[in-house]
Amino acid sequence: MNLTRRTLLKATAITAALAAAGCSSKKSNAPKEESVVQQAESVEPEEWKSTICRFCGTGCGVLVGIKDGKVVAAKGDPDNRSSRGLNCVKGFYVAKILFGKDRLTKPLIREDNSKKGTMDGFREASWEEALELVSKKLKENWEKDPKSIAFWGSGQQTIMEGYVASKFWKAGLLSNNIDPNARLCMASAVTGFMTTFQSDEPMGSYRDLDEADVFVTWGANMAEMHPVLYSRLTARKLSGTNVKHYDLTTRESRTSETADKLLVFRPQTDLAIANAIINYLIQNEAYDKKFVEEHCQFKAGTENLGHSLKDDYDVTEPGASATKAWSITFEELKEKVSYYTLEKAEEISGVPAADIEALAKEFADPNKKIMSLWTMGMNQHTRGTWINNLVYDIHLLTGKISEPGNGPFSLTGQPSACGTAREVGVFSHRLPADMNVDVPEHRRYTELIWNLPEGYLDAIEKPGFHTVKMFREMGKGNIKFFWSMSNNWGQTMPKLNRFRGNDPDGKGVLDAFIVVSEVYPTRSTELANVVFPAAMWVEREGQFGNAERRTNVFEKCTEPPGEAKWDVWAMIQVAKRVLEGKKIGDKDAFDTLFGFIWDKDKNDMLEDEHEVNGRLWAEYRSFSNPDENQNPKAKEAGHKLHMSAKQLAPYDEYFKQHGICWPVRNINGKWIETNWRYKDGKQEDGFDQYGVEQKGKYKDIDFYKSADHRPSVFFRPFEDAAEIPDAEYPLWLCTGRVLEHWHSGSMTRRVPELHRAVPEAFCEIHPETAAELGIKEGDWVKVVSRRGECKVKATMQGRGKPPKNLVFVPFFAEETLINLVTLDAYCPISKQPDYKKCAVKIVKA
Ligand SMILES: Nc1nc2c(c(=O)[nH]1)N[C@H]1C(S)=C(S)[C@@H](COP(=O)(O)OP(=O)(O)OC[C@H]3O[C@@H](n4cnc5c(=O)[nH]c(N)nc54)[C@H](O)[C@@H]3O)O[C@H]1N2
Ligand SMILES: Nc1nc2c(c(=O)[nH]1)N[C@H]1C(S)=C(S)[C@@H](COP(=O)(O)OP(=O)(O)OC[C@H]3O[C@@H](n4cnc5c(=O)[nH]c(N)nc54)[C@H](O)[C@@H]3O)O[C@H]1N2
Ligand code: SF4
Ligand SMILES: [Mo]
Repeated sequence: MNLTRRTLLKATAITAALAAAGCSSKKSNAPKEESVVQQAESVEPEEWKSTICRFCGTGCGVLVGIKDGKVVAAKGDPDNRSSRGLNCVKGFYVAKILFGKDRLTKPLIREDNSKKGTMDGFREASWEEALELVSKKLKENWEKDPKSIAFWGSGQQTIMEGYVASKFWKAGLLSNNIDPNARLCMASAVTGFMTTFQSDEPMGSYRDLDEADVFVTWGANMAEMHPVLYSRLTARKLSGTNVKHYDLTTRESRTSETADKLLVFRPQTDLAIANAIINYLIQNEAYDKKFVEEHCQFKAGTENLGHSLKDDYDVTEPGASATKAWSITFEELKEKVSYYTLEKAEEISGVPAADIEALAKEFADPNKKIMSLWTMGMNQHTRGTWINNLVYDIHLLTGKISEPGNGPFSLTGQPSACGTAREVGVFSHRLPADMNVDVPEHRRYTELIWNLPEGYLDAIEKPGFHTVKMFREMGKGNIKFFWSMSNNWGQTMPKLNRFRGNDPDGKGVLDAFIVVSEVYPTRSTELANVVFPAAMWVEREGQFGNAERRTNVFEKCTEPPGEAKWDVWAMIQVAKRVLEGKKIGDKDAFDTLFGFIWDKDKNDMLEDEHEVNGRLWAEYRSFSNPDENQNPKAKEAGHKLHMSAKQLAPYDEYFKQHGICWPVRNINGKWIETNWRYKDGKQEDGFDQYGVEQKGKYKDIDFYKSADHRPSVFFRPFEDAAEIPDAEYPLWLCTGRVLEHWHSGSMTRRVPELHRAVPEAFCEIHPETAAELGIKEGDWVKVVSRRGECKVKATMQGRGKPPKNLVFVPFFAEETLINLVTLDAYCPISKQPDYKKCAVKIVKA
């Protein structure tokens, strides 16, 4: 069903309203109208190019207006099928991020190591000098101890940037110490998918938003974090009859304001609520028996895992046993969940049993289509994999999955969390195209595509450092060379004092040679030894993959300022120098890996960036399109691994279509996207028929990637948070975001309209709690935990309304550094840390 013009207009109005509501926040000195109107550009563009917003995982299309080679305007792209012309306030202003006055335009080399922690002590350098220095340091440390080098990537790198980083690190350096910031973001979603379905990424589509009768947000503030999708949700509520939205949250947010039913639960107890719903469905025989019989299997895993505050968690029980799982019967599942009665769940979570029952009844109704949505509430969770499993359980038990309006939908945070971090293998345990380093067949297949001798990748370090481990090792002085790209770890990592230099041992960043590829000075560049100035957003061509499996491309619209360069160029330059004289088998190492994008005559990367992207894409694409492989062995191996389940289109097709969702099938010469995976349906409606063709017999739905074609319904119990409030630290701290700012604020705070809307961080406190502590609106307070503290202004009139025992602080402000306070306990399966809960006290500053 397409949005009618009327609903579209409504949706647009709501988006604008959300943007306006956001921008007119208290104490803002921003003129209201400035924040809501489309950028009023005085210059008329000569040309419009199609691009994609570089902020959230929604992946909205943006048309960029250009005059005299300069970006002068931006507006929504109506041809992008994910956003259909809509943008939120960040999309409106996205072009302005290019123009901050302090853009980095020259490589910087640190001369004075004692000044680490400030932007003093740097001098400008030529690229040649900076590249030589970085390459020398990388090579030295790599040859001395391969475990001492690490790369930290990002879900904001383009797909090809991630691909190059992954290939360089894994095949070039045989190192697995490469991980993206997506570990902080989507890792629990990935392991949730992998444990339940054995395949990463959603089966559903944004089109579900137009069809569902019931929406459940399980820990997502969509109104501020995915505003364009939220406007589509509210449009559905306006246009449909009796469409309901249940908001499960630990703090009332903008999203709660428009919800029909609000379920505020004690942090971490979503586990108990989900179990109570499962129990209700089973006890009342209100699950879909036929679906369950035909398509599901049942599993349990280790139940008491303890928490990850200690460094040895990975190698000791129970952390190490976290991934164990075994089959159980339906009867055993029934018996295990029977503990979670509605009353028990009320006791644990604080949500009235009647409210949980009301939600359970929605799932029990076979005539209701239900879409579950979640983001960091469920992923940044020390039982993140478990809660992802439990929500899949509910959808599997009720058969509400993989069809229009019915489905569990894991929202992604960053513009290319799916596309880059997950799809090309920037994670320490992954290889390109959904493959894993520790699976021998996956290594063999990768060797075939990368022209490596058989067995070459067996030498790769396993396992590599996942993100938290990487920074814990940095804190111990064990990382000697560290390179980060498109992230700001000096501000965004939890428990920053582990490595920021103020730890008792004085190790951490001081012991490491640190390279930061950035566009602005940040809390990370101040810790660097070398800063590479990067070409940002449309200063180069790129690709992002959004939450509905859509691969979007953006054109290059303008030249980067000064000497800023494309990150791929910098990586290839370093690879060339580090691999100089090295062999893979009897062939030159660099030539084997990157010869196809290197111009031998000029001794530089090919000049034409579109050509470089295209050649990289063709190689990457051959992983998931085995038929396009020249090598018959690769073709055969690819089919055996069912690689075509992730088929991609030729590169230029993405420009023509303004984005395509994988798997992409060629039908009668047309490249057709898939909106709902696993389900048999008409291809022109966007259903997947791959699995059905594979099996040769008709099946309505076929989870062809799952073991025995059956996803697992898991038993996962409730286990409490890693740190809970006590007499000394009596409050929960929840951290997160606001509509106008992107993460560490390095880009959005340089856009005047966005900065003025929310100029500083704040600590949201319940009015009664504030009164008890003698705190008034705008007072400075200290937020103190066992790990550190920060100073921030209190507010009792914020957008969010926390319950009495919880405070909320956003992390966008570099002067506030709330991550000095947070803890780095993580889910032992996904290794994703929990930023959403720890214990603090508030004192007047
Ligand atoms: N404006 C803006 N938009 C963004 C971003 C941004 O920086 N700014 N970043 C993008 C990125 S990378 C991400 S990851 C997303 C984040 O998007 P969200 O996850 O929606 O936003 P957060 O503010 O991180 O988290 C808020 C949610 O966490 C829930 N929560 C807290 N504790 C718990 C718990 O114990 N259990 C459950 N189930 N929920 C809990 C709260 O209820 C709340 O709904 O936003 C994306 N969009
Ligand atoms: N307290 C708390 N902390 C959190 C979270 C939370 O909820 N609470 N959420 C976590 C989550 S979900 C996420 S995703 C992370 C995000 O954390 P980060 O990714 O570390 O933070 P960003 O601010 O997005 O950093 C991206 C940086 O890339 C730079 N940049 C922009 N374009 C380019 C480019 O083309 N090339 C290069 N080289 N650089 C570029 C930007 O200037 C910016 O500084 O934060 C995590 N940290
Ligand atoms: S920030 Fe997200 S919702 Fe807003 S325009 Fe960009 S992609 Fe769309
Ligand atoms: Mo994220």
